[in-house]
Amino acid sequence: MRGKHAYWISLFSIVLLFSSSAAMAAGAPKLTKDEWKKATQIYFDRCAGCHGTLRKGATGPNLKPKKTLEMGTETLQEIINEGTPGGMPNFGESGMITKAETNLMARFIQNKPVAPPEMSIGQMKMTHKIIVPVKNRPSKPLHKRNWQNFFGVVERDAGKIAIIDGDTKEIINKVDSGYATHILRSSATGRYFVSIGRDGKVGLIDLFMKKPTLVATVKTCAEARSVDSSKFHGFEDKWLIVGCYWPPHFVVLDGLSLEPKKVVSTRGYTYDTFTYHAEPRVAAIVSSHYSPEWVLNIKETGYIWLVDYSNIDNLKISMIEGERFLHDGGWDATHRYFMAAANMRDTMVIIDTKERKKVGQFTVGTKPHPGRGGNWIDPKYGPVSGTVHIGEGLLSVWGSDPKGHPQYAWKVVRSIELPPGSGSLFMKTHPKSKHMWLDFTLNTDKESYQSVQVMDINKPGVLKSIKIAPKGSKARVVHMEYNKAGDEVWISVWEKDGQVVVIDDKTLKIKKRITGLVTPTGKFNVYNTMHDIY
Ligand code: DHE
Repeated sequence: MRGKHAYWISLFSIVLLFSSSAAMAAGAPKLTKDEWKKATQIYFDRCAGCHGTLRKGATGPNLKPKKTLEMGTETLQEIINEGTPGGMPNFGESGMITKAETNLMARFIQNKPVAPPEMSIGQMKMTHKIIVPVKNRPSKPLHKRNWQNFFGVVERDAGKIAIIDGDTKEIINKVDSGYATHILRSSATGRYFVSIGRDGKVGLIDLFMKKPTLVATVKTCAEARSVDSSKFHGFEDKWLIVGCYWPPHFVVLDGLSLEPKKVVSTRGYTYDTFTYHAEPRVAAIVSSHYSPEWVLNIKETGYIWLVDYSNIDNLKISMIEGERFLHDGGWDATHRYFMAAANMRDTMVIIDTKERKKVGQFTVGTKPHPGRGGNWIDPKYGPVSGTVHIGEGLLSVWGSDPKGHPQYAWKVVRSIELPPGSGSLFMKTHPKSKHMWLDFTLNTDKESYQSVQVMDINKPGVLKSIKIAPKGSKARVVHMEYNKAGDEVWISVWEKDGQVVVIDDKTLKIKKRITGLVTPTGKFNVYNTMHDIY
């Protein structure tokens, strides 16, 4: 099995290398084969997420040679080095890449983009590994811990998931999840964590084992960001879906063995201009509570797909017109409405998953980035939801209770100015808490990106800043998650020698620093993730 996996990886590299000679655009700076290989890897790691593998643009602008050749090496290098106010990080200045690499990337992107190879289900099966067969897995937990309050913490650069006991704050195990793991989701029963890496590798972690253990893995594509399980009654833990960036497709896997069952391309025409797009990537995915369906943001074409998994041999897909560049999103408090951010169109799109149609669309601030978003009760407007933004310091709040408060539903009711700058990535609420939390991860001001802001939901607009990074640290802080009881908030200090800081949600005081974590980013509480509580 290992040999087959290696064969597939090396085939992928050979195709990329071979493509280099075909990709030299007329008048573009020349790159050696070694430079091409290195630049291809850096582009995959740092650039493709925002600009697209084919460089057609999405969260970031298009980087086609027609434009980049005009800009020239010097200007491009300056942008890569210093970043932009629109949210592009200062890759050179921050030390993420070296000065020589900023020059290499400036030259690389003046050449033609190369389409990486496709991936068939046969190739996926070659990478499939069952580490603990389903029949050998325990029928009940082999430990006495409160596993529904476990947290899975992504140790991004270590390629591991730290499983932490939320009661004792003890790191129980670190599980190998693979290159640049992006997020975790819980299976419907909560028994399994599913990890998805940027490299399309899926990992299934069984929390019933004495120590949480990886029980199966499979690689479903070259690049991915999202995964979810089948949560509807009667289908609990039966299927998993992986949303890929490249090739642009989704894959249905067996929920217990990870055997690939179905692959469906997302290529097609944009919803508005009916222009063919070769790279419509799958961004956020949620699992409907009203029918056996997954809800998928198809980024570049602007559709929201409802994928019916009740009979995967006769897969039904409904395509709802949304807005282009759909990225992240999450549920309202009732789990009926999916609220999706079309970040480059400054727009939120609301899907009613009971009626299976779009019921709202409105503009917010520059580049909304809610993560899964937040839901709370506003003293004036009743149940509301909100988003923070990458592009400006703003919290947009809209009514999300069409039954009780129809006059405010799907309309922005508050635009709360945040401290100067931009670069918020995530926000978090919990039905039992009176607080709403947000980060400032990509802000340029150190004090801001090392702190989080917390708002008392009964005093809209009054925010308090809490410093999270320890003294002397250069880290940015990112992503909040509540514990099962909703009385603690966990926040990551994102650096090599990183930590997760646990805040008492009542006193707003730091309760514990969980150290020994390598570049912790997202963290996911089992109970809250399986029930979509936020
Ligand atoms: Fe993420 C969620 C894509 C960069 C941490 N990220 C998501 C989702 C998407 C996405 C589509 C929604 C998944 C879902 O709900 O099903 N992320 C991308 C990118 O394309 C982007 C902008 C660039 C890239 O190259 O990947 C990107 N993301 C980052 C980061 O740099 C972060 C901060 C750290 C990392 O992983 O490198 C990061 N993204 C996260 C986290 C979530 C996430 C923690 C889940 C939030 C949640 O609470 O559910």
